[in-house]
Amino acid sequence: MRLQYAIFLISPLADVTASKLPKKDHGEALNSYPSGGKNRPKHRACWKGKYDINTDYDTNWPETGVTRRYDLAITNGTASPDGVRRQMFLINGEYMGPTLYADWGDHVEITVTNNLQDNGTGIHWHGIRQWRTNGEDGVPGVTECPLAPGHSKVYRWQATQYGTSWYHSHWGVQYADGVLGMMVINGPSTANYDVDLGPFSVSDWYYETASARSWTVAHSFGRPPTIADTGLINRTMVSKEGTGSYGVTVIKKCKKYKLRLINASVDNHFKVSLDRHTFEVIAADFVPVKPKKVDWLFMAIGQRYDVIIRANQPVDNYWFRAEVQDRVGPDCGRNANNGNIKSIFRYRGAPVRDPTTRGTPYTQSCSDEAVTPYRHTSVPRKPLAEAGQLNTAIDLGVNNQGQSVVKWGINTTPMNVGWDKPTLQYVMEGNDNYPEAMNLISLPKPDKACWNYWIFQEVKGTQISISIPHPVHLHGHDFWVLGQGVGNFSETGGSTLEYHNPVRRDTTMLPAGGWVVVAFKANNPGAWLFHCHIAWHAAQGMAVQFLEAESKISAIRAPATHLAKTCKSWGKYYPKHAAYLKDADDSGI
Ligand SMILES: *[C@@H]1O[C@H](CO)[C@@H](O)[C@H](O)[C@H]1NC(C)=O
Ligand SMILES: *[C@@H]1O[C@H](CO)[C@@H](O)[C@H](O)[C@H]1NC(C)=O
Ligand SMILES: *[C@@H]1O[C@H](CO)[C@@H](O)[C@H](O)[C@H]1NC(C)=O
Ligand SMILES: *[C@@H]1O[C@H](CO)[C@@H](O)[C@H](O)[C@H]1NC(C)=O
Ligand SMILES: *[C@@H]1O[C@H](CO)[C@@H](O)[C@H](O)[C@H]1NC(C)=O
Ligand SMILES: [Cu+2]
Repeated sequence: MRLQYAIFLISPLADVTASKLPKKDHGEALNSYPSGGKNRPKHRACWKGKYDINTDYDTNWPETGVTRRYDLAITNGTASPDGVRRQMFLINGEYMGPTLYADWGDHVEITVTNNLQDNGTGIHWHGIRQWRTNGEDGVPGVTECPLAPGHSKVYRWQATQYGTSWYHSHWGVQYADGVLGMMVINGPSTANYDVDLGPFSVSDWYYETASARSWTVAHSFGRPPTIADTGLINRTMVSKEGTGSYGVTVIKKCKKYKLRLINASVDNHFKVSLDRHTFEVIAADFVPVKPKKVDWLFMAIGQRYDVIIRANQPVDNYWFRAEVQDRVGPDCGRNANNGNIKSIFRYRGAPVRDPTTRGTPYTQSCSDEAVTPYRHTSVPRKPLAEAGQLNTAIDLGVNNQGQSVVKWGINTTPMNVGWDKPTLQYVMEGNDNYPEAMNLISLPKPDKACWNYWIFQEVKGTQISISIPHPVHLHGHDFWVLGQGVGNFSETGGSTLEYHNPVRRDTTMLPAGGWVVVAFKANNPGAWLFHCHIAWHAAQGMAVQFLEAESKISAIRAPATHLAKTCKSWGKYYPKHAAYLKDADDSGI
């Protein structure tokens, strides 16, 4: 392999050939689809060597020997994605950090520097399996101490799966103020396309900072005032006042495009569509699915869909729309600019003007798109008496100033982690005196295959009675979604579960006042968060952590060295030199 490579480089065609090959030089970002291997417009199921769309990526992935290096420096500044300037955090000087690109099997090494004056931070790589690298998961209070101002941390992990995702701060609600970016792991696809358009984020947008808003949400009783001001598509929008601009994506008639949709919202669930075009869904989260055509696609917070768009309409301009599902009820998110969160798809040769197309009619809903994994897997059928139960409810707690605060507990306890002593620190010390508020669940000695089953149920609180749908996300694994429904699972759900090739992903919807049953293999040593991805709910405690294969944690890649360094610098900064302290009511994650 290596020899062949060298021969290319000394041939007269060296320049041409070399520029077509994926860049191997360490440290350089790969900015476009690689053309190496057999992966070509008409052969997208192929990858390289013996790897393709049928490969079981749970056990098998390429070892490319390539390391992609990135630097992310977080600063405090202002930006105006829709022309309205606001205080926010930036990465490398921009709203949304650089997109991280890697090929399936590459190693990724990211140096994160905290250049904020007054906040810690910690970056989580959403959906990355972190196979035997739990210490790189980036959750302050669980896998690390926060990164103190002025300090850096190098995160190292391997891309064992492929597809589209995002990275974001897991330190309080900080991501909602701009500490996020996108990730593309190139790999095979379940349908062919000509051009990869890259990641396309959709998110809600607020003019107030998230730390301020989170406080309001926690201290308002009854339905929280979480109306987003507007939304952003691919980081831009026209505001209600007419400032800013719509994003424009230029496409060419007769070509097939792959678009990587990412929902990076804080509180809004959207449905998206492109007027007069269908989306062919080919991946959900990091899981390739059987191609499925839809006009409108529902995206919960944290979810990703790769879709194919055929440019088969007359040369013209078309609206891409993202609509918040606010007629389903008030709790699928609300947005003051709903109906006007749009972006332009322009065929090459079309006049430069706004589209005049109308949206395809649809029915609002707030539940996952039904998709089928491409690669069949089955979950062993187990008596559900063996399943764990996680009951979540909104309720009122009292803080240490005697004020009432809104809480989302699980089995009545809202999570609250200590930043200065993450779970992994306890593990290293052999100390299993975990405070109750860490919501730690040691997984019982697993059977050989390590399957375990969880019933996540939303129940009524004792003092507030509201049901809200929640996008729930598991770190370090995909889970299999065996079923979802409304009402009480033990009365309505049992007989309806799917064990044969159920949906597999890392984020799913827990319906309002309902349940979701998930199964996963607890075979990845570490402490893994399972939480609601609505930033406010996570801050109000809606999370547990699974401590998995505890006895094997110290053997995985040196979390101890990491911890010693970051916890020492954090200890020096906090609380002595910190201008702000953690709100005692905030979960910390
Ligand atoms: C960001 O800057 C503002 C205004 O200067 C300041 O009040 C705030 O504390 C800073 N935030 C952080 C996290 O450094
Ligand atoms: C998203 O916006 C960036 C510029 O910020 C642009 O380079 C990219 O092509 C856009 N993506 C799509 C799919 O239009
Ligand atoms: C993103 O997820 C949030 C929360 O689940 C949801 O309210 C919003 O509509 C989603 N956005 C998109 C574009 O799907
Ligand atoms: C659900 O039903 C079971 C069995 O009837 C009952 O024991 C349980 O308390 C119910 N749970 C809720 C949240 O209503
Ligand atoms: C983070 O910084 C913001 C100001 O930008 C401040 O309001 C908040 O209290 C800080 N949080 C902590 C825990 O330091
Ligand atoms: Cu929630």
